[in-house]
Amino acid sequence: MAITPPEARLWWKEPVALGEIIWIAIAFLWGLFMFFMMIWWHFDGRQNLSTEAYRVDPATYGQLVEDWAEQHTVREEGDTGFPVVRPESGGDVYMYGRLWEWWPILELEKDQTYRLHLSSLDYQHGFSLQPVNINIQVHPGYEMVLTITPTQTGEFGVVCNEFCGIGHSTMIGRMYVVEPGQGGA
Ligand SMILES: [Cu+2]
Repeated sequence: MAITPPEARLWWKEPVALGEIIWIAIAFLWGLFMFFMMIWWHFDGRQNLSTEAYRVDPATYGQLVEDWAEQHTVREEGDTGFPVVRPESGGDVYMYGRLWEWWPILELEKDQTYRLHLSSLDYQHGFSLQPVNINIQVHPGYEMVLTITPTQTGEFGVVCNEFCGIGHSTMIGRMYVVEPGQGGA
């Protein structure tokens, strides 16, 4: 509210300046362009994340991941008690998020294509693979399936980028990518 009333009663009835019209037009056209690029990138982007998802009961998913991990564990990570799990090359890979861990640690082979299954056992978490910056929302009740092909070897971190409580900042997982035939026990 102004301290003094404006001089003209219809104070907003001013012609729009040319500069403003041009900026609105540029912003509008850019918005339209990016809207269509979103669709384009879905088919031609270098980081096409999954549209593949299934309903799953969190407890069932947790059991499935633990059974699978037990069959494919190759070693323990230091003295942390975390299993390092190595799937068949080119096979299905499972990981879950929960308060406050990504479980288990995965070991994949370079240039093999895997189907990575992700879900949460409790709340919403954010899977963020670092430093390559691949991000996906992880919800309880939904199993997301990503088709991935690691192209570089090394150690990758999985951080949670969806605030999930007091231990959120400690929710860090790990993924190894090794040359075919290497790694293991
Ligand atoms: Cu989290």
